[in-house]
Amino acid sequence: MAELTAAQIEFFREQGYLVAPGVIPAGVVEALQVEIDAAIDRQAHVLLAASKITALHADQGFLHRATAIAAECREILAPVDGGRHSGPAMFGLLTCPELLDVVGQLVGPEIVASSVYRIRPKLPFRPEGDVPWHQDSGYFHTMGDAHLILTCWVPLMNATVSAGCMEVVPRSHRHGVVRHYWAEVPAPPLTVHPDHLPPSDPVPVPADLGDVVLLSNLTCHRSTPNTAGVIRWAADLRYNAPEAGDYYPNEAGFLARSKSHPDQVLRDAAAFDRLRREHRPAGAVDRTWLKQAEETFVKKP
Ligand SMILES: O=C(O)CCC(=O)C(=O)O
Repeated sequence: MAELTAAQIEFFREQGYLVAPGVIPAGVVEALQVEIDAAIDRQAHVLLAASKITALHADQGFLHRATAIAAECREILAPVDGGRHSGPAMFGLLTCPELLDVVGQLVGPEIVASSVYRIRPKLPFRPEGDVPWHQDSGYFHTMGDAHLILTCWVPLMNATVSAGCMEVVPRSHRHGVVRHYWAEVPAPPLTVHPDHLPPSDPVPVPADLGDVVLLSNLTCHRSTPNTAGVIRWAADLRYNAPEAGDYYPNEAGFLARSKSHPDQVLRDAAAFDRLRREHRPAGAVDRTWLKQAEETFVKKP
């Protein structure tokens, strides 16, 4: 069983982040890589038929194929980018027992797999993936603020500094939700203005295959440019206790582990896929800065 040590748990609570090595079994990540490869292959045929690309690059693998095709047409990433992908291997990662063991140590025995999970392909030398400084709670309904919503950032390749790994501000989770602004960037635009970041030097958090970067919903973090020459693939998953409520009703989450209601745990990949596809937004996020018109824009945070 994958378990955090008491020292690791203390580090997470003190610093607001932790790189937990070797949590995810290789087969779980490989299955998702294969599933992403298949989605890229299907999309490549669609784009070729529409004359949006001139070559399928079918001889290239996980890192190189999407990179090569995206040089002609970035729509190659559309089927997998963000929270749209809900295949069996995505469900396999979200419900990976070794990961849930670690999550349970921080979140407790009742574990909701958050509606907010994302696959993040970050193309080299493209700004769309360079997510500026933010707290995840900056995007969520205030009902979640008092709860731990644990981000598990899972590299789908060895995520080095040059590939554009994550960067965190240690101890920034102790300041509550700080004000976010809208930045004029092509990446998701909500940001903590750099002048208002809690005081502490940022730390890059490279992570290898199998590792998980754990963050609290209040930890200020960003994603740095990919200068490695090939795409950087990662998935970010979130988990919380049911008490955190439906803080992101735009998408569907599910009960991933439960001691008190084991009968309500979602165990079926096909049901997960249906849940994601059929979900309709069930309310609005009440965060004031999500009302874009009322907020200040900052250039280049
Ligand atoms: O993977 C990335 O590049 C950004 C991820 C991120 O900002 C997040 O998980 O909140």
